[in-house]
Amino acid sequence: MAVVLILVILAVGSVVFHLFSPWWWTPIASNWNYIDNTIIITFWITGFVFVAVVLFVAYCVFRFRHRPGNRAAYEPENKKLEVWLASVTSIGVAAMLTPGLFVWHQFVTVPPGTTEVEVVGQQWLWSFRLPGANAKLGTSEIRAIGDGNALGVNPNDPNGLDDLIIEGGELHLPLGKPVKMLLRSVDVLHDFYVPEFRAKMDMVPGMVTYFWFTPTRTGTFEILCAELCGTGHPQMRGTVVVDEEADYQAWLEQQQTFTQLLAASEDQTKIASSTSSSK
Ligand SMILES: [Cu+2]
Repeated sequence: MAVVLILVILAVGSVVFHLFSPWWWTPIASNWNYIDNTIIITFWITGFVFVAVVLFVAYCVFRFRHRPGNRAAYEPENKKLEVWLASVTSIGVAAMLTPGLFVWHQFVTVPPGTTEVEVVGQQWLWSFRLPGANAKLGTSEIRAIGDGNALGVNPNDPNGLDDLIIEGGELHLPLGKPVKMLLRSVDVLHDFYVPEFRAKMDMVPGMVTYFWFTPTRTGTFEILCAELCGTGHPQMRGTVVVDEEADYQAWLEQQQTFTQLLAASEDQTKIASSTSSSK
């Protein structure tokens, strides 16, 4: 009888805990409420199955408890039951997977007029590149990584010279404008994740992965790395600030272009070599 009671408390308690849980999603800040809907569908289906199975076990423990003289019936196969269980399971699994396929399609189908923003992950910081005056990002190349060019922007591509480079700093995005996030890594696997945007994607060395989203409210949001990437992984944090257009433009004007960064690092090498030769 105690076992029956524990099972019933487990089923009811899980539902009550879910309804009154203090841990819930951060308030959403992007257009991806589809992602929340798919999770809610999964909660309903798995929750229903969990409660049904636990209560069924409780019922069986009670109904078929030991009584002197009772013998179990031997019934290794039951066609009807097998067909029934297999169909219900298939419908349940399909209902959980199908919405995900639609969401995924939208997640990687970038609408026209979307601005590109590059995110570069490295052990253990986040850097960003925004298109400059020509509204086009230049190409990048791992071999180009060096002094003054931590992101490996291709110096021979004229499109890249006016790109704005934010090394290990804060990324700002304008409110209500769709952005395509191009994700790169220069060393190991990382994963760009901002919980409020309901969007994340792995960053794979040698590949450019992407997704798009539209920020739907202003605020400061934390970037987490969602792929174990070494000892500094928990400290790999960054910041995205979603601004009103005027604030965004003001921030944009303060950023350095790739050309400026290259010139600054050349100056530094000159200073370094002149001081070392004067010794
Ligand atoms: Cu990482």
